Amino acid sequence: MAVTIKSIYQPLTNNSAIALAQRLQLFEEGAALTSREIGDGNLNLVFHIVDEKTHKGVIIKQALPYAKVVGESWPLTLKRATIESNSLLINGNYVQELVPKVYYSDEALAVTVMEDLSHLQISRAGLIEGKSFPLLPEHIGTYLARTLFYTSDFALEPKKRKELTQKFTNPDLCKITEDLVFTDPFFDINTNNYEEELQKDVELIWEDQVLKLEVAKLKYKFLTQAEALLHGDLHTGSIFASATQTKVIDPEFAFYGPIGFDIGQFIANLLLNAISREESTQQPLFDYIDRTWVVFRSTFTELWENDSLEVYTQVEGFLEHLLNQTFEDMIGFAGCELIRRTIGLAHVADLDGISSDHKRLQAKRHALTLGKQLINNRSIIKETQQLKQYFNKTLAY
Ligand code: SR1
Ligand code: MG
Repeated sequence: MAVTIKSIYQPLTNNSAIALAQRLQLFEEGAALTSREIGDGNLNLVFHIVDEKTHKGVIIKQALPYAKVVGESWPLTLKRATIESNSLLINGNYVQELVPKVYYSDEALAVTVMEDLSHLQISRAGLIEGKSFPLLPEHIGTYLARTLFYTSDFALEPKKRKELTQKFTNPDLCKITEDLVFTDPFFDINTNNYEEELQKDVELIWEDQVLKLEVAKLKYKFLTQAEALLHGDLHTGSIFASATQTKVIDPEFAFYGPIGFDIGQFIANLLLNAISREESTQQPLFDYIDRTWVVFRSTFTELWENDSLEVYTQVEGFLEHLLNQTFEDMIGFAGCELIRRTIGLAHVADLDGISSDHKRLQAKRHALTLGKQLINNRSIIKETQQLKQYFNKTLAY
């Protein structure tokens, strides 16, 4: 039976989240349901509703009209919930096994009801514990190649691609990235957040005109290059994983942008985890980065050869040109992510969780120097294997 729900926006509570699950008939009638708010991100409420008898669960995610990480003084559009559910639905066509199933979405309530993934772990948390996720690079390389290829002009009729670009115009969330990733960390702006011991290191960044010119070019690409439908916030906290399964969540920042951005954010977050580790346990992270790029490149190439609508994809050299440009952008975007996660507003537990002050500051200086090197040298870095050399060269003592 189809369920119609008339809604006006108000933040859910555990009780109203249960009532919504009941009205949607997601559980058997009379089932004893419990709800827990488990949102640990910067922006949204997340309710985990469970049937006590069968242990079957669902997730109800609701956007708040402000950024939770800052408070009500930072208003934020509720439209991001619709962007998120639309992105999950579209990507479900290309990588069904790598995204959560959407059961219901409600624009007015800013709610997405989706598959319970509590049998998996957020990959950032697992990597911090030293767990390995052997299929993560395979899965993320595939996710990136398929979602980016199938939403690009290489696979869509031009009219359809433009309709999608319109549908995923996401100015408020893009502005967060424009500010927090590309602008604020490079200027003396009050959203920045860093230990006072890093003041000199931070000032060196603010004064570095060569670096700022390169970041300006990367920001301009982010602002203008509508190549494919991006996830827009693909850090390791946006990925649930286990030894065998991977699910990419949270695409509320989705928009049409440069293909290298998602890949760059993902590899930067692997580098941040490597920075937080002792040398003896770092290698798996470099292997993940190499493998992600190899899988992305080979899958994208296969789709280009077999599934392309654009006549110029048959021209010798075009694919190589695109992959080289994407690689260069990926390295540059990764550099920006390393810097912003160290001194910008939104940090990562990989670095902030290092309990020794000395080691934490050392790790943060390492992230800043590596970030600068990647941005400045992105056109001469040609292989992911070179990242390890840059990583070792930029160790802070
Ligand atoms: C105010 S939002 C801060 C950060 O959280 C999100 O996950 C994005 O990474 C954003 O930059
Ligand atoms: Mg998020």
